Amino acid sequence: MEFYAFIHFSINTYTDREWGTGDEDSSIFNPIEFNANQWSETCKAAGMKGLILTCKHHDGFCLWPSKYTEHSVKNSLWKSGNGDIVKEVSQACKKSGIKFGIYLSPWDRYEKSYGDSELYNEYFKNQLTELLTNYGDVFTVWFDGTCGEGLNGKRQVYDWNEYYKLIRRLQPQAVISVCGPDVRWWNEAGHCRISEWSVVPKTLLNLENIQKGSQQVDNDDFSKKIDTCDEDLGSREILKQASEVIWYPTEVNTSIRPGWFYHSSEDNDVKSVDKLLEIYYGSVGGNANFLLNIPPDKRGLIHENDVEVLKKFGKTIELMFKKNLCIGSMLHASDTIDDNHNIYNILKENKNLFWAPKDGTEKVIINIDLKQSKYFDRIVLMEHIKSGQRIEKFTIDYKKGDTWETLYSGTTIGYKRICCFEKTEARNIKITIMNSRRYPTIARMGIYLSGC
Ligand code: FUL
Repeated sequence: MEFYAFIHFSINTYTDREWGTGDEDSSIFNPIEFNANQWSETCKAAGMKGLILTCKHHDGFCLWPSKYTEHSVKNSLWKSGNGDIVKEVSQACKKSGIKFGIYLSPWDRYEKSYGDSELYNEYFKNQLTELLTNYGDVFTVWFDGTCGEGLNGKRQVYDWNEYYKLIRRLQPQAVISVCGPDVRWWNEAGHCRISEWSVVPKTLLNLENIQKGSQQVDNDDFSKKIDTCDEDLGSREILKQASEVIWYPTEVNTSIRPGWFYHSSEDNDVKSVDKLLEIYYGSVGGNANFLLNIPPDKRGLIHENDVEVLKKFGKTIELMFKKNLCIGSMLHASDTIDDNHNIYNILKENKNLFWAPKDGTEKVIINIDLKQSKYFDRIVLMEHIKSGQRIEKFTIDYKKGDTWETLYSGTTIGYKRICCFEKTEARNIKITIMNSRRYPTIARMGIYLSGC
């Protein structure tokens, strides 16, 4: 999915808070200019492939008229209680051709049964069922690990396995993120690892630890926190100590503004196109997904300042990867297993076609002859991840006169690596894969000049 939106919109939008208490009056929710198409079209223009809506945040207020609670849009002023934000957003996504996903906070500060584990688990499953059956296809269910009640608060034992079973049954294509087995979470600061492995020790899928590592207090420290001891999750050294490994790719999430919800005081704190590009290269270009939060304002619209940045960002990315300069070039690989996996596969759109050397060949050199000198500053490489993630170390060189000069040295590639460097002019390029697990694969290569 590469790049998709988080939309934090709820009662907090009207109280100027990040975490609601559950005591808010439902009636204050009133987005008089609400326009779901403006949301989905803005996401689309930014180059996003989906949108995840906070259908219920920690305060328990529901953006759809749930049968199971009174704390929802049905008791708000908006459309005299006859509206359904989830419905309008899911339909707008469909219209814009992007996917729709849901965030449903397990922690609920309004619902009386919260803490009475069995009763609340039923309540939660009922709400999940409503969301997973009434709004079309859902691409992800995003479960937050946050619980800030502290020692004196209510302790709820979540029945994760039952939630997962329900999701698998009702929306088998949906991935379960964060407090779930499919998409791994790390930090909220937009920080990306240099070497991101999708294959990690199974012990990382420990829900208790995920919850402990999630936000516990309502302040803005957490969104800036990065735990540097988590930098290496998948090197050979780490995997040697693991008794079991799993495919657990990661997501980098952050907000376009300091907060997750809209605050007018942050109108001038919208991240710049350059800052977003930096996170994009590190995440989408570093074997991770990029989940960027955009908080609609009290009107129910994405604010003009955010729209402007998102549109510019989308245009920049579109232009950057418009023309693949290596189409039509001559390629040579120092080793190839068979003709079905020949090196020209890396120029083809079909991601199921890939190049691979003979089993056991860890080190390989790929030569690219562009047939004429060209300017470029980005090289994109993609592994055939259905065969797993294998490449551990590589370099890119270009020929300057009679000598090879190194342009870029990298570690992992995985789903995608975007290699960025100064604008360079060359006809001959050489990719040297130095270490890989068993043998490397490459499904796709692109050479680009940004801004063209
Ligand atoms: C955190 C929550 O507590 C924040 O309010 C926000 O929803 C963020 C995405 O996750 O854990």
